[in-house]
Amino acid sequence: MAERSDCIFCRIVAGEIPADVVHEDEHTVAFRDLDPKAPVHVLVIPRRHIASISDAADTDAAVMGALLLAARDVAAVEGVAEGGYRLVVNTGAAANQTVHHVHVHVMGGRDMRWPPG
Ligand code: DGP
Repeated sequence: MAERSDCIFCRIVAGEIPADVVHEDEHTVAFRDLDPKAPVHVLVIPRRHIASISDAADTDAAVMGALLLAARDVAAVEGVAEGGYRLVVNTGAAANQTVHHVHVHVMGGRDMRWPPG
């Protein structure tokens, strides 16, 4: 799906809304969460609008893989790779997905409990 003017993350990709960008590549952009829940809390998103994991097509395999590899790189640059970090992809209403543009939360810098709330 093309960029959507009603999608806040598409507008960040387009540079229409400021964000603290920490990583960019061909497929992804990563920026600090506006409301961090951990000392390191970065969101990795695809440049192209995909509403959720459930909306990803088989042909999106490259971009979905790029999201995980970008998350790996963000964790390393942010200094949490060695100690450990958590990747979260909230998907749908029951998981409290509030922004309907796929995003991987990269969270670290504190102990993570299991199970999550
Ligand atoms: P989720 O519940 O998984 O859909 O999380 C959405 C996250 O997006 C939430 O942690 C707050 C963050 N967020 C929402 N709007 C903005 C924004 O405009 N800028 C930034 N940097 N983060 C945002």
